[in-house]
Amino acid sequence: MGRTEVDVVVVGAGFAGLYMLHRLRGAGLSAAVLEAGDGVGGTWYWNRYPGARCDSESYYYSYSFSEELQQEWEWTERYPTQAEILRYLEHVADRFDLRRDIRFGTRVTQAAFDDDTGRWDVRAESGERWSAQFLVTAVGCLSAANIPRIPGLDGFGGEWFHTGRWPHEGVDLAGKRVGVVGTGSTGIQAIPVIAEQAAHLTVFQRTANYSIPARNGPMTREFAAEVKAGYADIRARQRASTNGHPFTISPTSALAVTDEERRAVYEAAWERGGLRFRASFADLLADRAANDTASDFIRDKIRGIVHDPATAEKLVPLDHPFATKRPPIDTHYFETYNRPNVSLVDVGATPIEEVTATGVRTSDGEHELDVIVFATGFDAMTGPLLGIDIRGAGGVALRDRWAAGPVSYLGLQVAGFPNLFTITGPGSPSVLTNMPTSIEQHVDWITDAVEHLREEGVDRMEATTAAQDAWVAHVNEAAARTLLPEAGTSWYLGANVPGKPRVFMPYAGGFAAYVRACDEVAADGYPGFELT
Ligand code: N01
Repeated sequence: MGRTEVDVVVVGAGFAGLYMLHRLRGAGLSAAVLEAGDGVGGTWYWNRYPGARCDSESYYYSYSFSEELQQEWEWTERYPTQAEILRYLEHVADRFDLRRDIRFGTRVTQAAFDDDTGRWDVRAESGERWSAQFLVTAVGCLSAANIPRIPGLDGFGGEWFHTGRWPHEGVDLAGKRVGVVGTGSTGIQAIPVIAEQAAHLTVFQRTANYSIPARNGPMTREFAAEVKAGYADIRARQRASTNGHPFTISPTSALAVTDEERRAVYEAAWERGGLRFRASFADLLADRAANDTASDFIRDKIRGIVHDPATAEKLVPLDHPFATKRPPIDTHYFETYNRPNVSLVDVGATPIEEVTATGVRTSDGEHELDVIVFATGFDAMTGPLLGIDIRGAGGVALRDRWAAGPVSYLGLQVAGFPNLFTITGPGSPSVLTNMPTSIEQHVDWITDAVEHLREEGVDRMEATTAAQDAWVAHVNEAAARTLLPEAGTSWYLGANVPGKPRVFMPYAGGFAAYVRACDEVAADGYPGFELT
């Protein structure tokens, strides 16, 4: 079969792939975007589980690159639903005429760098092939579903689903006995909604989690007008922030105030709701004693909300400090355990042993179910990349290069893989930030780099091993300066996937510091990269 020749192949048509295509076109390059799904949207195409919505607020979980776009689009709620974000991304695809360069239903299985031609040979499951000078992965950090290998699942007589592969037509849960496995951000969003639909809901919780009320509500006209008038400032604050959100972290230590003052700050943050809770004090992620004050505050809230003391104690997280795992936000999550049709099974204490024909059997007995929902997360960050057989110079496989954990320079390139750019790759702030903000920064940086190569008549850009080693050491130091590695079961560490190397994957030095590092590299003519 012949190969389609383009300047750039982009893998994925979510937030990252769409904007990458738009920028490449603007730079006068030809591009093919290859997308496994039958539509745009990435995360928001696949994650259609009940209650799916974004934990970032709508007005800033959005593109900033087009003033017209951000002025014309109307968000309806403080936190956008999956359906609304998908409509937004479909609108973006149409408004910027992107679809004509996107191949849907096209799953990339292999990409190999040809040492002779200096081009990437990209193959899809269908056998189709593309040849490109540059390969850009826009595959997302949380797109490879982690489905636990529980004995007996194949023989289950009911239906089972992973939240990240939810059927487009929906699932009718009315009158059914439903089990949800997992209490991460996804489970915590889905559980209250499923509890309202199902006859009975059994939650299988392995590790208790913190959660802050979202306090969702309609987007008022006044607030929308205020946001639209203030976008320049909002976007500047996002870029200057630690996490890509337009709020600042308090400069005050949690230990520098009286108990009463601290409580008042936490109460106000709890009432305001949302991810901003963790910005209440300067040192919540840096100092254990400071963090304890927040963790204890939330534990008390859980005990106050959940009526049954034994259930409340099971729901109180004790194994990790607050926000060392990605903190969920919720709408009536803890309240849901007061419903008569909801029960909680602590599978940390009584592990799941098998799925039977009629339900889930833990070491404590069987729970009969019609439907099992796996809200068990993803093989994060590396999973989507290693799901493709990527081979760099000399035929070296990325799977081998990353056998002991991912390494990269700036999270953008891997030594030995010339002209391959990874949007929000491991070693970049990505999942520790508001994703569209990180995505735009990466896409802009990659576009500038490619334009630079063209201007200079350079064909090939490759991170040096020395620069990569130094960056990996810096990523490790940045994590070690925080409490983040203390969450021993976190997907940031790869600990949720059996056999995965335990390496803290995202860059925890803060978004603004990371942007400075990237900008300096570009301004200085790309030190740490070999341009040949
Ligand atoms: O996945 P998770 P998620 N038996 O890995 C449990 C983003 N997100 O889909 O903690 C029993 O966090 C596991 O238990 P444990 C966000 O970044 C964003 O919820 O490993 N249980 C845990 O409770 C988030 O962090 C939005 O002990 C098992 C749960 O399953 C990321 O996606 C919305 C198990 C998995 O939690 C992932 O969240 C939703 C097993 N074998 C999600 N295996 C936005 O707002 C796993 N678990 C944008």
